[in-house]
Formats: sequence, C-alpha cells, structure tokens
Amino acid sequence: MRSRTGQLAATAVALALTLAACGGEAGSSASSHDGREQVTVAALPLTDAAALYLARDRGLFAHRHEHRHHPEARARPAHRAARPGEPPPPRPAPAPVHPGAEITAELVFDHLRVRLPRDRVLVEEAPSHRDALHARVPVDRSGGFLTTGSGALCWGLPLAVGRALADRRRVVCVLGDGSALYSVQALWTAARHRAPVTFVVLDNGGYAAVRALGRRIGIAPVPGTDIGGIDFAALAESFGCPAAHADRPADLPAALERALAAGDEDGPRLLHLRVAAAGEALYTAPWAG
Ligand SMILES: Cc1ncc(C[n+]2csc(CCOP(=O)(O)OP(=O)(O)O)c2C)c(N)n1
Ligand SMILES: [Mg+2]
Repeated sequence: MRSRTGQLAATAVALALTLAACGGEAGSSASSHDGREQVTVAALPLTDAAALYLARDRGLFAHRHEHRHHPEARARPAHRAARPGEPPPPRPAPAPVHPGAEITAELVFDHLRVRLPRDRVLVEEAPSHRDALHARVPVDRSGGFLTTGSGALCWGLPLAVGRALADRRRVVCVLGDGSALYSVQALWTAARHRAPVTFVVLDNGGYAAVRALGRRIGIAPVPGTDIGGIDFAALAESFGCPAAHADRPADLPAALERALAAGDEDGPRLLHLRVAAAGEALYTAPWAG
C-alpha cells in the first residue's frame, strides 16, 4: 500500500523511466488522477548509459503551503503585509488550553511560549505535535527555529547539541520519544562537552505519526509503533545528563522552569514528560502527506 506521495513518486519514476527509454528530456511533468497535483522530473545525464532523475511533487508541496496551519502558509500573508525589512505583524496567541488529567503537548507549548526567552534557538523533532507547536510558539526570528523540511528523523538531538556548542548559549530542543532514540548517544556528547541544551521529551508512548498515517491509509494498528516504558530521565542520567520527570499537569510549570533555568555554563538538562497522544484527526486533512 502506498501513500499519495508514494504514488506520485512512483508516477514520476515511471515517467522518468519512460523518458529514459525514449531518450526524453528534462522538465517533463505528470498529473495525478484529480488533475491538481503535478510531479516534475528533471534529468541530469551522468554517463551515456545513466542519468540522475529528480522527481519533485509540486502539487503536494503547494497544497501543504495553502494550509493555514503550515508555517509558510502563515508566513505568506504576513510577508505580504510587511514592508521589506520590517518584521511581520505579530500573530495573536491562541486561547490557552486548560489542564486536564494528563499533560498535553498543547499545554507544554503554552508554558514554553511564556518561558522561552525570545532570543533562544528552538529545535523541534516531534512529528505528531508539530502543528500544535507552530500554532502556539511563534517563530519570530530568523535562525531561531530549526527543524527539517524533509521528515527524516535522527538529526534533532545532535543538531541541538551542535548549535549549543557553536553558540555556547542554551538551546531548547523538543523531541518525540521515538525521535529522541535515533541519535540518543549525542546526550553523551552534550554531557561531556557541557553543551547548554534543554531537551524536552514528549513521550506519547511510540510513533504516533506513523500510527496516524497508518489509520489514514487503512493500516491500523501499525505493527511496531508502541515503544512505551522507556525511562528517558534515567537514560539521560546514564549518559551524564541531569534529568527529571513530570507526569502531571500540576508539576509541569515548575519542572519546565527548572529545566530552562540552567545557565549557559551548566551543560545539558533533560525533562521527560508523559503526554497524551495527539487527536485522531491527525493527518486527516486532505493536504496532509
Ligand atoms: C529515519 C526515519 N525513520 C523512520 C521514519 C518514520 N517516522 C516518521 S514519524 C515517526 C515517529 C516518530 O516518533 P516520535 O518522535 O515519538 O513522534 P510522534 O509521532 O509520536 O509525535 C517515524 C518512525 C522517519 N521519518 N525517518
Ligand atoms: Mg512519540
């Protein structure tokens, strides 16, 4: 079973192969069944027998950007309204969430928004909570927010360590529990070199984004997506990174404040938060890839 992106990529590959077989040229395109999405293919001849094909799904890209939750979609009207050289107008803060029985990512981001110094770098690798972060924590400074454009995991934790070591200023890094494990050994580097990073691990017990994508394409449950039961604070401590837990909404503000209060000379801190999974509506919008 393939996602729409996969189908489009396959269309593009098929087109590329056809082009190759017919001696076709670069810049060809294909539309999906609804006619809205386009795949463009650029061909770079490498040798007489081989060429490198770049397939780009322009429709889905544009589609995503139309969506109001997408940061670039929000940035676009702001840029239009602003004069060159002026910052975009401020976006109104969303209504605060009320704490329930469990910590939610929205609650974490509300607390983070008011506690995060504006001049600090924020790194994010928390796939299913990404929209909530963008809705609640403004990105108002060039270079102040680091994330991926591709969706591949593994870079967030080490990127935060590298940024902190380069700047010697505290970086805040929000990670999903799954994402945190891809390059967890960078905690050792952070501890050893006293990289000033505050890691906030949003532990929803597994790969929520993969589960949600599975629901969308009719695979539920997706095998192997539960990774609960990991003590991230103990794991961090074992690498030499001081760490703490918070499991109840009432404990969140003080825990977050402590984790953020560490100075730029104090090295890394990790806060492990058990959070509720994002809602069933995740990735159900037509634009979602
Ligand atoms: C290198 C790599 N492997 C696998 C994936 C597939 N993948 C996308 S989201 C995701 C789950 C990440 O889990 P977590 O960080 O806990 O975030 P959550 O979805 O729970 O918010 C995975 C495994 C990927 N994007 N990149
Ligand atoms: Mg998770």
